[in-house]
Amino acid sequence: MRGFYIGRYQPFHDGHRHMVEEIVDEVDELVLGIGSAGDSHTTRNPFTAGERVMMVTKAVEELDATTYVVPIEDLDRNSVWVSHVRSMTPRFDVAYSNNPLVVRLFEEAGVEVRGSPMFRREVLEGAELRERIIHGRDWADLVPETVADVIREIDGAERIRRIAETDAIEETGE
Ligand code: NMN
Repeated sequence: MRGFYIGRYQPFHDGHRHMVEEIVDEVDELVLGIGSAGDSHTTRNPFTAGERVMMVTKAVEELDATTYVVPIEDLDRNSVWVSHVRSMTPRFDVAYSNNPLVVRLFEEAGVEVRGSPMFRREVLEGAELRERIIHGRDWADLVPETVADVIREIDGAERIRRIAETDAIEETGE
């Protein structure tokens, strides 16, 4: 049995990791979709698909399941998104998501969907992590060690801070 789990993973954090651990108890193989693969260098999506491939690959490599990491670009047409996903991924039997739109699109396409209660949702949100990085607060203990290493390797914290400065300038019109 093969599962599919898509997220933006901006960045991949301990909540994602926990969800993946639960999923691999149920499946033999797992396809991890890197969503919004074409987006990078924005406050909401600071990391490129390639950088996220590194984060996710390293964060799941010691798990007891075969994993495939596949970048998937957004499509301006939700009604055919599931076909788009299928066209890019190994065949899968069940999709895992807590995202209401993703759940709905898979259900309408006749794909079994399973969710999981969000793990420490209040802290483990990408938005919260990005805020912590911008304001110089602790963030590294909320992501797998390997992910923190990737963020350091690509000087990711500095990138997020710089992008946030650009956003602030655009908002005030300076
Ligand atoms: O659950 P999150 O982390 O939000 O990830 C879902 C991913 O799936 C996002 O990258 C989102 O953009 C993507 N998605 C894309 C479409 C589309 O391109 N029409 C539809 C549903 C979800």
